[in-house]
Amino acid sequence: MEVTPEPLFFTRRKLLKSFGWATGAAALGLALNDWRPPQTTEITPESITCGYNNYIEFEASKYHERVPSLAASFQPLPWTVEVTGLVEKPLRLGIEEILKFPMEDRTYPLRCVEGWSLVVPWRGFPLKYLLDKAKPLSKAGYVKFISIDRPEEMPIQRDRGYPWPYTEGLRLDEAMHPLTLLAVGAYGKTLLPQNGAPIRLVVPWKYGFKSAKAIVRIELVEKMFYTFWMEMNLPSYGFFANVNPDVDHPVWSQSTERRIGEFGRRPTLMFNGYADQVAHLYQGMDLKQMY
Ligand SMILES: Nc1nc2c(c(=O)[nH]1)N[C@H]1C(S)=C(S)[C@@H](COP(=O)(O)O)O[C@H]1N2
Ligand SMILES: [Mo]
Repeated sequence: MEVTPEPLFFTRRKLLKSFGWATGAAALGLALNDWRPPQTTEITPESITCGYNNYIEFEASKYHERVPSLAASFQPLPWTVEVTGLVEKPLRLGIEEILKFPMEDRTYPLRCVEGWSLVVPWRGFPLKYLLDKAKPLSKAGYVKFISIDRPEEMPIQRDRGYPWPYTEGLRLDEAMHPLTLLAVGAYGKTLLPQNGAPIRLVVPWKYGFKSAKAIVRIELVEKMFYTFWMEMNLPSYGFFANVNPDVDHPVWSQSTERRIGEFGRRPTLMFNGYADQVAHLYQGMDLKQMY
């Protein structure tokens, strides 16, 4: 496996000094351009990661290459993220405050349930850092991530037949796992709209749809709930959605994947390569029953 062993992800911490959002090359000088992603990993070229996306608010078919242009005029500023629900200290933070959090560089493989994958150098902070500030109450068992609802800028959201806004979720222990990241940047730049600007989740051992983009609210709740994809009633999108080469999608096998930019296919790894770090979270659960 060519992905950097986990400890290396934690080595470089820097503070984002200034704040602003870049959607064009001209503005990119502001925050992150001195940063280089880890050299030990075969990172997917930036042009691919930023040119081949899944983002149903903008594009409902599988025309992945169309997403960047459809998302280009999306406005990531101003932006507020709320942490609500079963917490001792509800939070309401402007993105400029969030950008002052201590940041880490993490290079993670992203495995889409459709059978393709990328390796992306993210910049962000562990979700745990934010949840600890909000102090989850002992009743809290699950975390809900709610993406923005802005039909003026997101063409598919004008079709109100979908269960908008995009909602995803994790069990609280999954959310508190050190690998679970809130990303604000990638490739040394602030996130582009197509990748979930200004802030998105990244859960590297789960299928890509768990990693919600453009998050405005994080709500702690007691019980498991229906996510956007579960509401869509698609049997291929479960709540756990851990990457598992032994559990097939109803229509295709999940045993291999196409790493975008490579020829041929490569084997899909259990928990997307993070079994050592996360298998304990599912002890006693039947992984074959978890899609
Ligand atoms: N809000 C929102 N988040 C989303 C999606 C989406 O449609 N809407 N798609 C998901 C899916 S299916 C994948 S594979 C990843 C893709 O992330 P990327 O485009 O940055 O590679 O985003 C996930 N996050
Ligand atoms: Mo996906």
